[in-house]
Amino acid sequence: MKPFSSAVTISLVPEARGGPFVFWDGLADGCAKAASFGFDAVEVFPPSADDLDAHTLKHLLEQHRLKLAAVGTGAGWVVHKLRLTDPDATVRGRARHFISAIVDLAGKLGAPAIIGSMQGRVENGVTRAQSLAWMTEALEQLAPRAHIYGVPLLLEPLNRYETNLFNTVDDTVSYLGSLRTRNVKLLCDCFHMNIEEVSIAGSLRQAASWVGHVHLADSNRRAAGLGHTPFQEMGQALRDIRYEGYLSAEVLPLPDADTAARQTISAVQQLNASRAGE
Ligand code: LER
Ligand code: MN
Repeated sequence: MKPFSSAVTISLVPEARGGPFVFWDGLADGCAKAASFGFDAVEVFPPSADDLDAHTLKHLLEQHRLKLAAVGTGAGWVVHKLRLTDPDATVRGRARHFISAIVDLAGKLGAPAIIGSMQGRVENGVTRAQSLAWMTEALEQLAPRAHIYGVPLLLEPLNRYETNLFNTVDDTVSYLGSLRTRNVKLLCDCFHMNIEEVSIAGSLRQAASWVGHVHLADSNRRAAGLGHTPFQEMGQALRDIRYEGYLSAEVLPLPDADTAARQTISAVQQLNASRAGE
């Protein structure tokens, strides 16, 4: 099996300051830093598809020999207050359109789009069944669109303080199995899993081939190794399920961005070293 690939997050969204992203000073800076620390790829969090210049990004990726691991859609919620399960049909339509444009942009660069906070919440008297029906309508449209580019769409269960729609890996996998499309994969974020799962390794084993992307973050949302998550167990589970995607650092830039980046690279190297020693 090939070694795990590493990725690091770049946020281009000032409104998300304080959020779990490593680099904040633009694409050029983020790509240069990612390459200098030895990452294989970057994961980008743009304000919208229109605000991300695909040519510039492509050029930077080539210049620094980086891949694009994924593109987040969360600014649709953070900046524009759009959600796929909003009770207002106009807002749901705009949310789908917002994500669809990111699916196109990311897809052309060979990367999947992530649906995390854009899933919304079950609230305001809307039933869970109705919220799930709206999610299904959106995913059955967006996932085939991603398929055109040969990439999946990623759905991320979030912890209970961020949503009450998809919290656990198991519930999300059951839901994905109910869809017509097979092109939605799971984004497993170790930070959310630390809160919601009985066992991170156990849940990864259960989800197996549904796992399409991993956000590598410790229990306190710092870089892997700066909290108390048992990453060796997690690494063994990912090896056992033959996971071939990225370990992407979606972490707080603490104590500073460079230290978080260096710590992540060292954690991925440790996981790869134990793999080599099998
Ligand atoms: C997005 O990947 C995520 O994990 C969310 O917690 C961001 O709010
Ligand atoms: Mn995440």
